[in-house]
Parts: sequence; C-alpha cells; structure tokens
Amino acid sequence: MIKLSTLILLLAVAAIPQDANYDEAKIPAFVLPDPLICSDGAKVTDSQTWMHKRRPEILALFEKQVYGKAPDAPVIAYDLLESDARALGGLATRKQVRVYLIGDKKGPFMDVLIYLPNKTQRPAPLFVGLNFYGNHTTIDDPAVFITKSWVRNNKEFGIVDHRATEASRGVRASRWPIRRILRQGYGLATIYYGDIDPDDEGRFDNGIHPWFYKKGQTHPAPDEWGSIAAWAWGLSRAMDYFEADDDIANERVIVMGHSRLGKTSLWAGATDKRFAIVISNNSGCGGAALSRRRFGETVKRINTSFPHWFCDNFKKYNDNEEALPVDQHELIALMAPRPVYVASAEEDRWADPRGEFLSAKYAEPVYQLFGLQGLPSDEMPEVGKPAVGTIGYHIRSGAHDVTLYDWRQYLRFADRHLHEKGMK
Ligand code: GTR
Repeated sequence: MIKLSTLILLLAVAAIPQDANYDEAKIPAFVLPDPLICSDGAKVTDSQTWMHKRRPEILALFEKQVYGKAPDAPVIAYDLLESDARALGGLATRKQVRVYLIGDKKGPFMDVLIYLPNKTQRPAPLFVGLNFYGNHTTIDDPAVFITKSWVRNNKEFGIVDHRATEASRGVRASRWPIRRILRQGYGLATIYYGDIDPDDEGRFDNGIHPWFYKKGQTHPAPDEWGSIAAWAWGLSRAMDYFEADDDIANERVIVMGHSRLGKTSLWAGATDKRFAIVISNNSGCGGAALSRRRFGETVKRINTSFPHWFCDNFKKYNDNEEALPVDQHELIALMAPRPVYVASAEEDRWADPRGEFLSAKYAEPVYQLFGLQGLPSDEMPEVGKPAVGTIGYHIRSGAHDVTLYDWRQYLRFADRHLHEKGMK
C-alpha cells in the first residue's frame, strides 16, 4: 500500500515541469542582441542617438513581438470615493479614487487606494504597485473597499466563486509594509490588477480589451496587447490621475511589482517615461530574466501556462528564443537614464536569478551613454549583498515573495536617487 504522504509527494513531483533546466552547464550557447547596434547597422555612441533612434526601435520590437501594443492614452475621468486625513491613527491621509479607464463613467474603472504621509511636506513621492487579490488584502484597514471584480479563487484567503470577501482583509499585508513606507516619507498607491483585466486564462471577452475592439473583433491581433500590456496600461492611467492630484509629486512616482506584476512594472516603465524609478521583484521569464538562457521557466512554458499574458506573436519564439529580435536586458535598458532595480530570491530558481542579474548587467552600456554608473559588480552579488548604482540588484535568501528585506532596499534606492537629484 502506498502511503498518502508518498502519493502527495509523487503528485507534487509530477507537477514540476520535466523539461525545466536548472543546470548552468546545460544552458545553450547564445548570442544576445546588442542594444547599441541600430537596425541599419549603425553603432550608438551617444545618448541622443539612443533616445531618438535606437530606443524607439527596441521599444517597437518589444511591442510587436513580446507584449503587444496598447491603445493610445484616453482622457480619463475619476471620482474621489472616500478620503480620511487621519487614517492609520493619524499617520496618513487615505484616498480611494475610482479611475474611469476610458473617461466614461459608465465604462470600465479601477479603484486606486492611496496613502500619503501626514508628517512630511506635500506633494509626496509615491510608490505604486498592482496587487494580486484586491486592495483590501494589502492592509488591515477596515475602510478599504473590497473589489467586485473577478478574483482568483483561494480558499486560504476566503476567496470563493471568484469574489473577494471580508475574510481576505490584510492577508497580503506582509508584502506591503505601508506604515514603514509612510514613515520614510513616501506615499503608497495600489490597485487590484483584475480591475483592469482579470487574469483568467485565455479570455479576452472581459476586462479592458473589448472596449477597444474594432467592429467584429473578438481577440487582440497578433501584435496587440496581452494582459501584461493591459495591466501596464492601467498603471499609466493611474499616473494620469497622479498628475491631477496636487498631493502627489508626479515627477517622483516609483513603479514596483512582483512576479507577473514585476514583468508588468518593467513594461510600464518602458512604455511610460513618467515613472521616475522602476522596480522588478522576482519577475523572471518575460520580466528581467534573459529568455535565451532557457533556465527555469522558458518562453514556451510561459506561453503555454499563460497564453494571455503576452501578445500572440510571442508564441513564435517557443523553443525558438534565438530568433527573438530582442532579449530582456534591452527591456531594462529602456529605463535609462532612470534608475532601475532588479531583485531576485535564492530559492526562486524558476525565475532564473542569474538571468535576472545578467539582464541588469547587460543593460549597463546604455546607462554609460549618459555618463552614469550602471551596476557596480561584474560578478553576481552574494546573497544579501546588494550592488547598487543607477541600476540596482540584489538576491536575498528565501522564496518567491516580497519581503521587508526587499522593501528596505527599494526605500534606500529611492532615497539615494531622489537625494542625488535634489528631489528629497
Ligand atoms: C508563475 C509564473 C511566473 C510568475 C508567477 C507569478 O506561475 O510561471 O512567470 O509570473 O507565476 O506571477 O506569481
């Protein structure tokens, strides 16, 4: 008789993709595209040529082949649903703002939860990030509205029939040290990503996409936005609102995201230069990790498990990474000259920590065009020893998650760069 525990173990092992490679020795030889060679063969030697010629080329390739092109910015509308100048025992001013994504109050909307520090001067610099299960999961604050959007079921969090409930209030607070962020003089804004586009496999008949379909269209064209591009587009709509809010320093907005939402924060930073600093936490394949290494999660694997995240053109690169006209170091380079931080976790091998480091490192030549230090470490830093220039990188101990350790580095990184610019 096979014991139940053995059976569970066997089933768990069976669930691990058999084709995933975790052996550095088995990484295929590859040549990365050079961010500094233009499509006409010209070499980029100055920041002007980068900004006006090469950068737009790379951005267009990512749009067409990887994430898909999002619609132009609409004029948004918004309503302040609720605010409290003495939230969290007086530490913060809370605002909950409904942003109407196409400017029509009968159309789709997302709710932005904002805390601003009361102790420091306004306008306040701000971190913004999407969350996985609803704004009310990020903090133990009974005043935060519970989303009515589709949410992934999660028994542990009390989410059944795809509806968030009171039971999940604060369940993800460990990923959002809001009081600490406030005490350090920053605001925090967060949005439930499913308000923009539900993360339900393969469906494009709900969320934001149908609002932009041409007559008769039922699915984005091969080069049109997948879900990651939609979530990033939503972050830009939040930015539109921040620009209209005098309490927020819109030239000091830092976009941060974890995992699929780390892929999203990178794409938001690439497509929208209004984000002053960009942070990727454990973003892995299709985020910071180099695709050509095929370590852990691969292009084929991600396109199979999550066919809706990227544009359909990206599927051409399943088991065919060398044909990609870009790789993810060029995504990091699109942030230049803005500061960008890439974070890995030691046990998060699925996301390929070394591939995340190398991407950050190989973005360096672009930063050097601006006379900036890139990532001040030629070797992969040791666990718990961040390397920080205009590009920052760390690998911490532990699993795929966002921890206080990660946030401490992000706050320090933001402080350092805003100080340097005389902005804090
Ligand atoms: C995993 C996926 C990763 C990462 C993660 C997450 O299942 O393979 O690429 O995005 O989900 O977002 O939690």
